[in-house]
Amino acid sequence: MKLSFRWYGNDDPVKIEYIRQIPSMHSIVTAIYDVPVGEKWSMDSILSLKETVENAGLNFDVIESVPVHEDIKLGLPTRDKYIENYKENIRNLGKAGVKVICYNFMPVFDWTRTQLDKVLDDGSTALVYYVDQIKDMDPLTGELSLPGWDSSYTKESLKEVFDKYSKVTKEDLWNNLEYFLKEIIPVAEEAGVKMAIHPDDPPYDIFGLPRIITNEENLDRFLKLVDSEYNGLTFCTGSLGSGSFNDVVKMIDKYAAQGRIHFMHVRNVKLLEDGGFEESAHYSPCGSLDLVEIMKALHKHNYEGYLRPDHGRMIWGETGRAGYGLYDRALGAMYLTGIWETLTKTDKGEK
Ligand code: DNO
Repeated sequence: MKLSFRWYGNDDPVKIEYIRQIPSMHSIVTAIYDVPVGEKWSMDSILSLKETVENAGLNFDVIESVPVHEDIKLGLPTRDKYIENYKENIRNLGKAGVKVICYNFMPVFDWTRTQLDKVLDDGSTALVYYVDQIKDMDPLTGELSLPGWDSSYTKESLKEVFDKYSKVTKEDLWNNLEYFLKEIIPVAEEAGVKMAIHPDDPPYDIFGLPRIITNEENLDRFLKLVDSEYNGLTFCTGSLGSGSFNDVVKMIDKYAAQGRIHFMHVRNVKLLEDGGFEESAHYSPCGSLDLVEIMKALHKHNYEGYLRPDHGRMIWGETGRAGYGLYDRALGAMYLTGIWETLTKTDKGEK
């Protein structure tokens, strides 16, 4: 596995030089953030980002994300223009040496939490999703600030996009995804870039919007839409694992055996009885997922793709982007690296 770390560019409070200091770090996961969704990224901006990453001694191999324009998800006639732009981005990123592109197909909202700074027993803060909080949230009326969500929506434009989705069924969303994949995967094959869809987080409908990349049956269906190695997965343990119906270890075993996982997001969640969850430290006993078993399932299939420690808590007084501080993610990186090293040595019969 190739250890990687998400970095939000020069505006990120986490310095890229510090990321390099995490032992065994291989690559930076980043994106161009100042281009509106659906537009082309210039080759110059891609190459300058690559230079920044390489000057820091790290590889520029993974982009997270090239976002998918809402018109593509909605299947509007205007989608073709945005799909052409998307193809151009894949080609240019391929030219710059990028190996994997992560993206998602969630309507309107990306990952969703109800609180970003829940104080845990040990004084750290974490991202949480509480059922009693989500019940009271209405994106169309109340004040809402969600992480990962395009805050450029005004109340009116949000209402408009919700209206458009009111006519879109889950089957429509599947058809729109298939249309998109049939267009872009041949381009990705030619460009040598593996596409890796990120699952929906949480893995069920929210605010009445349909979500389809949610469970094993649907991941099977997704992979068959275009049966190519270039149509693969970002397997996010925390997103899929926040649905108690998902057996993430079994799923990793299956999809890693098929060679369809290109990128791993590894983190832990503590599932609550009412269906909500809290993001916990990576260390298995802190949450509901067994990260040792997760790493074993990858190791068993000699996983050679990218892996990043996903969200961390805020610890040691760090402030900054919720979920994306340096300290707890670095602890996660070393924990996962330690498990991997142990598995490798055990395999070789070393003591
Ligand atoms: C959350 C991330 C997601 C992810 C996108 C991929 O922290 O894992 O925002 O980047 O869903 O498109």
